[in-house]
Amino acid sequence: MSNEPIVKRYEGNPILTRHDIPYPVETVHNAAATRLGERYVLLFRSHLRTGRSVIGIAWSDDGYRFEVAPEPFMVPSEDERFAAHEEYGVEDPRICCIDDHYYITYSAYSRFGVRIGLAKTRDFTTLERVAFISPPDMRNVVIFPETFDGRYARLDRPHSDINPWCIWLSWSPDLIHWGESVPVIQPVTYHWDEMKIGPGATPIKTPQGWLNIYHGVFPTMDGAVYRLGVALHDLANPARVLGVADEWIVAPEDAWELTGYVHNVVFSCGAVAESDGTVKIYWGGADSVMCVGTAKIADLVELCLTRSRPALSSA
Ligand code: BMA
Repeated sequence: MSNEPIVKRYEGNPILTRHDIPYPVETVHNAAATRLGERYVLLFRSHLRTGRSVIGIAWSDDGYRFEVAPEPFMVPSEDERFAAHEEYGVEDPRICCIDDHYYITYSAYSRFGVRIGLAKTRDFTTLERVAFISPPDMRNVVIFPETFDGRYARLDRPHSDINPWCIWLSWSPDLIHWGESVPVIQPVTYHWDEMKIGPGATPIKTPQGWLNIYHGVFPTMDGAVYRLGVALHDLANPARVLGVADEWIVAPEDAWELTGYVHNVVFSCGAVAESDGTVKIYWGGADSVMCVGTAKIADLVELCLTRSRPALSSA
């Protein structure tokens, strides 16, 4: 095996910093990513100077050099159906394209806790909120971009003190009502993801299975360290996990990942698969800047299948 990193960092990182944002923000991180026609779209989170978050939008022709729109794309709703549950901010979006709609799942913060909102757009110009699709406390929801026997599936991350911070999978007939939830991946004790794990990028379809790029957290004397890992889910039944790579694929390494608004964090909410078999993985560095790296999808799949740890603990 080579000692080269499996994810190659773009030499122009960070690709977005707060100085690229044409309105006052402290951070630009945790961006959802997709393609609209030939263009790449990032929906990124920014902390305002109140400490609360909004979501901005940036466009690119090559996936590396982005231009940021003059106004945020999504701010806490003033619509009375949504406002009370978004008053503390909107965070960490994910984008899933199904048919001709882009569905955006996002964390909505309020005095009631954090829950997941669903919004949709066709063009990233207008945005329609659909519904809240979880109660508190839920974060990190990614919807699979295909249906399974007519049903939608999502990876989500509820919390229980007995079975902490695992990745679950839930089903829905209509994207709004979700259930039949099952745990699919648990953290492993004294391992890089032992403290918690959560879905990251929208799963990518490969011939061998759905590739799930997720985050895992390890507690240290110097605080938590956020890294990225990969798992592979069965194509026909994504609740079946085919493998979870034992090793992480990206860890905080560059100066802007080691120090920032929150130190030692790489956190992904989006990746874009390319027709040449590579994937652009976007991640926030230290909750402060946006970075991108590329990997061969086949290498990530192989890591899941040949160097796997158990998805669920046996205890
Ligand atoms: C998580 C979320 C992420 C953030 C990470 C590291 O709990 O708040 O948005 O990137 O912590 O601070």
